[in-house]
Formats: sequence, C-alpha cells, structure tokens
Amino acid sequence: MPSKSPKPTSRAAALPHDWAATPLTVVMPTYNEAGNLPGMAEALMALDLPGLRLLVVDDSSPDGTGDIAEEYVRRFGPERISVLHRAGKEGLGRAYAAGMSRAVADGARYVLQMDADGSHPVSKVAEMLGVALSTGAGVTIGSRYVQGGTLSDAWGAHRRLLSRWANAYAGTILGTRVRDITGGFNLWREDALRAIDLGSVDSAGYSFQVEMKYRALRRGYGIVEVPIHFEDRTIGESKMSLMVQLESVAMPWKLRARAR
Ligand SMILES: Nc1nc2c(ncn2[C@@H]2O[C@H](COP(=O)(O)OP(=O)(O)OP(=O)(O)O)[C@@H](O)[C@H]2O)c(=O)[nH]1
Ligand SMILES: [Mg+2]
Repeated sequence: MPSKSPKPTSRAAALPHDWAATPLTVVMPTYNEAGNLPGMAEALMALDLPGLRLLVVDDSSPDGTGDIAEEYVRRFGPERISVLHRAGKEGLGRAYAAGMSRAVADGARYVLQMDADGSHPVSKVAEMLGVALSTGAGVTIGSRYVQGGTLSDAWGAHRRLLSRWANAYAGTILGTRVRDITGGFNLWREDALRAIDLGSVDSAGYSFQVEMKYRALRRGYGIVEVPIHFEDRTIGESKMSLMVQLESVAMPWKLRARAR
C-alpha cells in the first residue's frame, strides 16, 4: 500500500531551537507606510523566532508612519522593535545602508532586508534563515526567479517583462548568474555586511540591491536563492521615481568600471 503523503501546509516549518534563537534583525525602510506597517510588525512578531528584532527606518514620513512605529516599540518592547528616525527622504538605498549598519553595530548575526508594503512574504523568513545557516551562504535571496518563485497575478505582461529585462541587464553587464539580482528581500550574514563596507555604498535608490550583491560576489561570498511568491502592494503608493530608475540603468556600468 502506498504510504500517505503528508498534507501540504502553508505554515512555515519550525527551526531547531538554537537556530530559531539566532540574533536576526529585520531592517524595514518606510516612507508613508502607515497602512502597511501594523500588519507587517504584527506578523513578524508572531513568528516562532525569539531572536528576531525589527528595525524600522523611517525618513520622517508625512503620514505619521514613524509615530505608528513608536507605538509598536511600546507594545512589544525596545528589545524587539526599534526605530531609526531620519530627517528626510533620501532614498531606499540610504535608508537600508543606515539601518543595516545600525543592526550590525547592535549585535545582529543576520540582517534581513524587507519592504514594508507586503511584497515580501513573512512566511518565508524562517526558511531563509534555515537555508542561510545550513549552507553557510553570505547572502540568501528571497528570489522571484528561481524554480518555484512566483509573481503576483496583478503584474501584467509589461511589468513582468520589465523586471525580467532589468535582471538580465544588470546580470549581463556584471557577469553574474544570480537569478534575482534586483530583488529586495535578502538575508545577509553579518560578516558579509562588514566586508562590504556599507558606508561606502554608492546607490541612493533601488540600484542598492544590485550594488550590494555585486560587492558580496566580488569579495567571494556565496549566494543562494530561495523561491518566494512576490505580492503586489495593495495599500499606499510606490516611491519609484524617474531619477531612481536612471540611477539603476547607470549603476551596473559604474560598478563594472570600478571593478576593473
Ligand atoms: N526610509 C525610506 N524608505 C523608503 C524610501 N523609498 C522607498 N522606501 C521604502 O522602501 C520599500 C520599497 O519601496 P516601494 O515604493 O514599495 O518600491 P518598490 O517595491 O520597488 O515598488 P512597487 O513595486 O511599486 O511597490 C517600502 O517599504 C518603502 O516605504 C525612502 O526614501 N526612505
Ligand atoms: Mg514595493
């Protein structure tokens, strides 16, 4: 008689206790994410990861996201949630660099980049940590473009093509085989971040994602990719501007020229 296969479950697999207790800081940049931050903070705090901390990096959002973040600090305690308030909007890359530097200085062994808009699945955090610990990879990417990775149904053909093209563009110029080099859901081992020298990262905007991974590869760190489902933002607005897109077009060439 064939053995019964286990029932599929959407619950994340539990990690061994000492792995689950790994000091891991989720760095979350916010600009006008008042509608999204509460759900993200609650979902992260509910994970079975006692070593997980959340660091919100808010650029003085006019919609009061920074104040909402402070409410969550009061609710869960400063040892679990903290906020880095910055004076004004300087771009996602600058916010991530500041937050990740703070997280490493405060003792994180792993640092996870995560957007606040619900695009990156909270349900994958434990799995990514497990993969990072078991493979010893310096960077573990929550990847849209490996086998099993999927995109929101809300993404039309044009957006899918543009995203694919942007990945191929950066990957070809930089000569890497990373499948999701433009993706923003990345888990970093603390020593890889120290080696990269966050203070000297050039990118102010979205090219931060490409620049960081390229720096890691150049320094010899291993990269693994874990498939994710990428959701579309349902609340709030995208902060993608023309300037930021132009920076992303120019950055791979700049990085390649500098590496020579
Ligand atoms: N602190 C800070 N956060 C930012 C800034 N720009 C974007 N963010 C945050 O970075 C994350 C990603 O920004 P999005 O606007 O969702 O960009 P995206 O995901 O590339 O674009 P969409 O697909 O349209 O959502 C969100 O959590 C934003 O609130 C910024 O200048 N400062
Ligand atoms: Mg987004």
